[in-house]
Amino acid sequence: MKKVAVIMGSDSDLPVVKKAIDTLSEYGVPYEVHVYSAHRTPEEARSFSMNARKNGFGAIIAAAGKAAHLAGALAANTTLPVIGIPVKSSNLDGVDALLSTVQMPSGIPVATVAIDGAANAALLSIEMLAIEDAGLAEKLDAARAKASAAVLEKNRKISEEFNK
Ligand code: RP5
Repeated sequence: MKKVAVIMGSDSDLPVVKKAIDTLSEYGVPYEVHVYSAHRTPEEARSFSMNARKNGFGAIIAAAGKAAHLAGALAANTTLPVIGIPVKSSNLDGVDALLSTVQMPSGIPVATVAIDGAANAALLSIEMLAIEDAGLAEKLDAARAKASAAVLEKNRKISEEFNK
Protein backbone atom coordinates (compact mmCIF):
# COMPACT_ATOMS: atom_id res chain seq x y z
CA MET A 1 0.00 0.00 0.00
CA LYS A 2 1.17 3.57 -0.68
CA LYS A 3 2.13 5.69 2.32
CA VAL A 4 0.57 8.99 3.34
CA ALA A 5 2.90 11.84 4.29
CA VAL A 6 1.77 14.04 7.16
CA ILE A 7 3.78 17.26 7.15
CA MET A 8 3.31 20.10 9.65
CA GLY A 9 4.86 23.53 9.56
CA SER A 10 5.71 23.49 13.25
CA ASP A 11 5.56 21.03 16.11
CA SER A 12 3.04 23.45 17.64
CA ASP A 13 0.60 22.09 15.02
CA LEU A 14 0.85 18.56 16.44
CA PRO A 15 -2.25 18.67 18.70
CA VAL A 16 -4.36 19.29 15.57
CA VAL A 17 -2.39 16.94 13.33
CA LYS A 18 -2.67 14.10 15.86
CA LYS A 19 -6.26 13.42 14.72
CA ALA A 20 -5.00 12.75 11.18
CA ILE A 21 -2.30 10.41 12.49
CA ASP A 22 -4.83 8.56 14.66
CA THR A 23 -7.24 8.17 11.74
CA LEU A 24 -4.53 6.78 9.45
CA SER A 25 -3.56 4.34 12.24
CA GLU A 26 -7.18 3.22 12.68
CA TYR A 27 -7.36 2.30 9.00
CA GLY A 28 -3.96 0.59 9.01
CA VAL A 29 -2.59 3.01 6.43
CA PRO A 30 1.20 3.42 6.53
CA TYR A 31 2.39 6.97 7.07
CA GLU A 32 5.36 9.19 7.88
CA VAL A 33 5.14 12.35 9.98
CA HIS A 34 7.55 15.28 9.57
CA VAL A 35 7.99 18.91 10.55
CA TYR A 36 9.03 20.90 7.47
CA SER A 37 8.35 24.60 7.20
CA ALA A 38 7.87 26.36 3.87
CA HIS A 39 9.71 29.41 5.19
CA ARG A 40 12.03 28.05 7.91
CA THR A 41 13.22 24.91 6.06
CA PRO A 42 12.25 25.54 2.42
CA GLU A 43 14.96 23.22 1.02
CA GLU A 44 13.87 20.26 3.15
CA ALA A 45 10.21 20.85 2.26
CA ARG A 46 11.09 21.01 -1.44
CA SER A 47 13.30 17.93 -1.35
CA PHE A 48 10.66 15.89 0.52
CA SER A 49 7.89 16.60 -1.95
CA MET A 50 10.15 16.25 -5.03
CA ASN A 51 11.03 12.72 -3.91
CA ALA A 52 7.71 11.73 -2.33
CA ARG A 53 6.37 9.72 -5.28
CA LYS A 54 9.51 7.68 -5.74
CA ASN A 55 9.67 7.16 -1.97
CA GLY A 56 6.33 5.34 -2.00
CA PHE A 57 3.86 8.02 -1.01
CA GLY A 58 0.38 8.27 -2.56
CA ALA A 59 -0.79 11.51 -0.96
CA ILE A 60 0.55 14.35 1.16
CA ILE A 61 -1.26 16.05 4.03
CA ALA A 62 0.13 19.48 4.92
CA ALA A 63 -0.89 21.34 8.07
CA ALA A 64 0.07 24.95 8.69
CA GLY A 65 -1.21 28.06 10.39
CA LYS A 66 -0.98 31.83 9.90
CA ALA A 67 0.31 32.78 6.40
CA ALA A 68 0.05 29.09 5.54
CA HIS A 69 1.94 28.36 2.32
CA LEU A 70 3.22 24.88 3.22
CA ALA A 71 0.59 22.93 1.26
CA GLY A 72 1.10 25.08 -1.83
CA ALA A 73 4.88 24.90 -1.55
CA LEU A 74 4.76 21.09 -1.33
CA ALA A 75 2.26 20.92 -4.21
CA ALA A 76 4.63 23.00 -6.35
CA ASN A 77 7.13 20.16 -6.36
CA THR A 78 4.97 17.07 -6.83
CA THR A 79 1.98 15.85 -8.82
CA LEU A 80 0.82 13.70 -5.90
CA PRO A 81 -2.46 14.95 -4.42
CA VAL A 82 -1.83 17.45 -1.60
CA ILE A 83 -4.44 18.00 1.12
CA GLY A 84 -4.11 21.17 3.16
CA ILE A 85 -5.20 21.56 6.78
CA PRO A 86 -5.50 25.23 7.77
CA VAL A 87 -4.49 25.36 11.44
CA LYS A 88 -6.04 27.72 13.95
CA SER A 89 -2.83 29.10 15.45
CA SER A 90 -3.22 32.86 15.28
CA ASN A 91 -5.30 35.80 16.45
CA LEU A 92 -7.30 35.40 13.23
CA ASP A 93 -8.58 31.98 14.39
CA GLY A 94 -7.30 30.13 11.35
CA VAL A 95 -9.17 32.20 8.74
CA ASP A 96 -5.78 33.50 7.58
CA ALA A 97 -4.51 29.93 7.10
CA LEU A 98 -7.78 28.85 5.45
CA LEU A 99 -7.60 31.58 2.82
CA SER A 100 -3.87 31.04 2.24
CA THR A 101 -4.36 27.31 1.76
CA VAL A 102 -7.59 27.26 -0.24
CA GLN A 103 -6.87 30.09 -2.69
CA MET A 104 -4.32 28.29 -4.85
CA PRO A 105 -3.91 29.76 -8.32
CA SER A 106 -4.86 27.50 -11.28
CA GLY A 107 -2.48 24.70 -12.15
CA ILE A 108 -1.25 23.71 -8.69
CA PRO A 109 -4.21 22.31 -6.74
CA VAL A 110 -4.46 21.88 -2.98
CA ALA A 111 -7.55 20.10 -1.64
CA THR A 112 -8.35 22.09 1.47
CA VAL A 113 -10.31 20.78 4.44
CA ALA A 114 -11.91 22.81 7.25
CA ILE A 115 -9.91 24.78 9.81
CA ASP A 116 -8.32 22.12 12.05
CA GLY A 117 -10.07 19.45 9.92
CA ALA A 118 -7.36 16.85 10.42
CA ALA A 119 -9.61 13.78 10.60
CA ASN A 120 -11.22 14.66 7.27
CA ALA A 121 -7.78 15.26 5.72
CA ALA A 122 -6.80 11.73 6.70
CA LEU A 123 -10.12 10.29 5.46
CA LEU A 124 -9.71 12.06 2.13
CA SER A 125 -6.21 10.64 1.72
CA ILE A 126 -7.57 7.18 2.57
CA GLU A 127 -10.31 7.60 -0.05
CA MET A 128 -7.60 8.42 -2.58
CA LEU A 129 -5.67 5.24 -1.75
CA ALA A 130 -8.95 3.28 -1.73
CA ILE A 131 -9.46 4.02 -5.45
CA GLU A 132 -7.06 1.14 -6.08
CA ASP A 133 -7.51 -0.78 -2.81
CA ALA A 134 -10.76 -2.73 -2.34
CA GLY A 135 -9.95 -3.68 1.27
CA LEU A 136 -9.53 -0.05 2.23
CA ALA A 137 -12.76 0.86 0.41
CA GLU A 138 -14.58 -1.81 2.45
CA LYS A 139 -13.26 -0.29 5.69
CA LEU A 140 -14.51 3.14 4.59
CA ASP A 141 -17.95 1.67 3.77
CA ALA A 142 -18.09 -0.07 7.15
CA ALA A 143 -17.25 3.17 8.98
CA ARG A 144 -19.98 5.04 7.08
CA ALA A 145 -22.52 2.30 7.94
CA LYS A 146 -21.52 2.47 11.62
CA ALA A 147 -21.88 6.28 11.64
CA SER A 148 -25.34 6.00 10.03
CA ALA A 149 -26.45 3.39 12.55
CA ALA A 150 -25.31 5.66 15.41
CA VAL A 151 -27.38 8.58 14.09
CA LEU A 152 -30.44 6.39 13.55
CA GLU A 153 -30.15 5.15 17.13
CA LYS A 154 -29.99 8.76 18.36
CA ASN A 155 -33.08 9.54 16.25
CA ARG A 156 -34.89 6.57 17.78
CA LYS A 157 -34.15 7.80 21.33
CA ILE A 158 -35.11 11.42 20.57
CA SER A 159 -38.31 10.29 18.81
CA GLU A 160 -39.23 8.11 21.78
CA GLU A 161 -38.82 11.09 24.11
CA PHE A 162 -40.61 13.78 22.09
CA ASN A 163 -42.95 12.14 19.54
CA LYS A 164 -45.60 10.56 21.78
C1 RP5 B 1 3.13 28.16 10.94
O1 RP5 B 1 3.15 29.11 11.92
C2 RP5 B 1 3.02 26.83 11.63
O2 RP5 B 1 2.35 25.92 10.82
C3 RP5 B 1 2.26 27.16 12.89
O3 RP5 B 1 0.86 26.90 12.73
C4 RP5 B 1 2.47 28.65 13.06
C5 RP5 B 1 3.23 28.98 14.31
O4 RP5 B 1 4.46 28.30 14.34
P1 RP5 B 1 5.38 28.34 15.63
O5 RP5 B 1 5.80 29.77 15.81
O6 RP5 B 1 4.53 27.82 16.78
O7 RP5 B 1 6.55 27.42 15.35
O8 RP5 B 1 4.29 28.18 10.17
